[in-house]
Amino acid sequence: MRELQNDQTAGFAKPRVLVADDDDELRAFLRRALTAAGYEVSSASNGREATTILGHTPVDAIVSDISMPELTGIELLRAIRGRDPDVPVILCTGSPDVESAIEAVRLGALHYLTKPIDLEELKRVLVRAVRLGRIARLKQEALTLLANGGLGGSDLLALETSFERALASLWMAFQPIVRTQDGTIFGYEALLRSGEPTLPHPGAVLDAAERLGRLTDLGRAARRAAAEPMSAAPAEALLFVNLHSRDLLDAALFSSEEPLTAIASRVVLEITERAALDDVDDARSRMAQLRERGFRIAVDDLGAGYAGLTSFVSLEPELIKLDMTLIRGIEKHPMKRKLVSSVASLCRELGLLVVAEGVETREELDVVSACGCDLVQGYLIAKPGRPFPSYTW
Ligand code: G
Ligand code: MN
Repeated sequence: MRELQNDQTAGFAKPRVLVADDDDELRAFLRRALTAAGYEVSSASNGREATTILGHTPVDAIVSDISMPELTGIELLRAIRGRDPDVPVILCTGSPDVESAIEAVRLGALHYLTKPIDLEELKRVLVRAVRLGRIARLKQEALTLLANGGLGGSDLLALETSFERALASLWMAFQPIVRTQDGTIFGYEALLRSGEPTLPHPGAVLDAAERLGRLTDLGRAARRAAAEPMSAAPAEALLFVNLHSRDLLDAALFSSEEPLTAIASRVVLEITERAALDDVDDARSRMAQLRERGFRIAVDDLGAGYAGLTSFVSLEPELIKLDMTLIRGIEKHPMKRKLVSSVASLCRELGLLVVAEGVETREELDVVSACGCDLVQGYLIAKPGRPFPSYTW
């Protein structure tokens, strides 16, 4: 415990540990032993209780049993990783098996202890866990500070105020997506707008949300505002909604109260290729869950240069949207034309629809039609506007 005391004299508060175990006796024992060793201890008798506690009390380390009712230790670990990639987790089990050990490693458990628990070993592991957890937290804080360009408290407060006003005045503009063949309406993409002058374009609102850690709030507000006008949309028209990779981590998106779920069969969720989904560990299974609810998936901004041109296939989308940089001046660029033709024929083979985005001129429209793009969107047809804008064809 000397090392722990050193940490405390270095100005850290008492380290906080969460113990999750359905064995009442063991839980009480660990609570007493770790309290005596200088920890602030919270305890939970199952994974669900543990997630509730974690929702309001940040901890430095977690000691969790693997087999618990309701939510197992592995499921708990997965839920924790969805929110916090760094908090150290020590898993304990009475019946070790290879499968759960592998899963524990994959989800970044710090240590895997077998029962009966050797208290001295647990204490040693905990000292290291708390250290690592604190280093990770400091690193995260430093990154946030850098991202904010050294914004001081009052600047952050001002940004927060601007962001709140942006949320309060948020609305969605709708831009038509039409069939290349006959110009009939296929759907509308909902695009973020706000009446807040200090955050004058959607990028600024998104940036503020990112800095303030409010992406989830922004995503929820945007989805609600996108769904709302659809009851008055032309029959058959689909709704295209942009998802941030962060939104995939939001439990609300998967809940029955999610406003888009009620109209899921009319909704296409756009996932940008840029996000590459690197930071969402089980992106694939989350996408599968959304598809089960009836949502269709589109890969957005394809060709903006972030991933290989065929990487999108692994997301198994129903549609792909070609980035406007590929479309701009396509009639003058044989390479762009070749690329768009190739992607369109690959998609046709795979049974995917292709949307050409950002079409601004008649020439671009003619070429993307000739290349085999099924759908078009862009200023030539209509600018984004209050629902539902008319368009020219
Ligand atoms: O990343 P995403 O494809 O969701 O972005 C769509 C953005 O492109 C919106 O902000 C929309 O206003 C803009 N946009 C739509 N059509 C056009 C267009 O024809 N030209 C340009 N320059 N921008 C467009
Ligand atoms: Mn989009």
